[in-house]
Amino acid sequence: MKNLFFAFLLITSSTVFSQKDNLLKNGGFENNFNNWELNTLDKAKAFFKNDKKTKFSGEKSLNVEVVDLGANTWDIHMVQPFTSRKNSKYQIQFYAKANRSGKILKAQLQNTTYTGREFQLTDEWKLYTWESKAKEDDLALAFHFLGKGTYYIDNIVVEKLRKNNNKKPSSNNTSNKYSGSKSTTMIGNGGFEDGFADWVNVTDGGGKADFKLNRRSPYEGESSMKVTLLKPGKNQWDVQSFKEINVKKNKTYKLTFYARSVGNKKVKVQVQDDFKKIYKSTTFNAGFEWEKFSWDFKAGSSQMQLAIHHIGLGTVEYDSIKIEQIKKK
Ligand SMILES: [Ca+2]
Ligand SMILES: [Ca+2]
Repeated sequence: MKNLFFAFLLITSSTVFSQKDNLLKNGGFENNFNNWELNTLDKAKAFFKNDKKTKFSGEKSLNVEVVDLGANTWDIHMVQPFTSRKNSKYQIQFYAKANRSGKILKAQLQNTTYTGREFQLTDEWKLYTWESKAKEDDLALAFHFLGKGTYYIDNIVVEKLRKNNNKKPSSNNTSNKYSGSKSTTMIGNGGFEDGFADWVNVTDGGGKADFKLNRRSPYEGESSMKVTLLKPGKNQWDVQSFKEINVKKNKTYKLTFYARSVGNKKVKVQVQDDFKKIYKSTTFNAGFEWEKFSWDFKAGSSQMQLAIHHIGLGTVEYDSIKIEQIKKK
């Protein structure tokens, strides 16, 4: 039996995926939960199982049944450390699905810093990909389960990206030219010159939206974000675009962005720290022509995100989003 098991392991690892560059171990859960730390904290309740019926490949997948959510997004998590170096780029890939479409799975790279991305799963196996630059050495990959229900995950792969093939050269040039450097704007790719890189577009709560890049008539550079809300969600935050921003607690910042819409649409912008439940939002009306909007805010934490809530039916465009610290005189 044991021999059979190992023979099988060899077959799956060599034929199904060329995982020799995978920095994770047992990303396909063929070796049960080995190498993974699975946890539920406080009042959260979840069951982790090796699923032999519902799997993407091999014989098993990870099945997480979330019964009760905790107070924090990380209360139900799984984590595995891998060898990483600061400033190197990594690609994270995995297959996942949920018992119902719309469940959010959050992937996070962490050690003393936290860089996360949320993925909205469907009820069918799909490949999800995320590229991220390591903010420090010795990261771990964590997954957080943000909704009640059943999640299935298989074939998690973390690979180091080679220096010369991680971005198209043209987008690198334009992002430097138009979006400014990260150190002064606190926000990367605020001009959408790298497409939706670092942005997460969410549709939830029955909402429907079309997220596009407008490469014909952006405000600046070669691209802007064009969002058409087809059906609002139950809540204002159900359809949104968000990203991590680099701010420090208690410092004051000026957020500026350009927007336009067909039909004077409402634009809602929010800075937030979901972990600490800090939400600060402002709404504007965007007219037919590109117009500059600006808003000062004080960061309530050092882990804030910027979220644009899409609340008005129709099309709104955004470009040149910047966040700059206001220096005291
Ligand atoms: Ca598997
Ligand atoms: Ca742009």
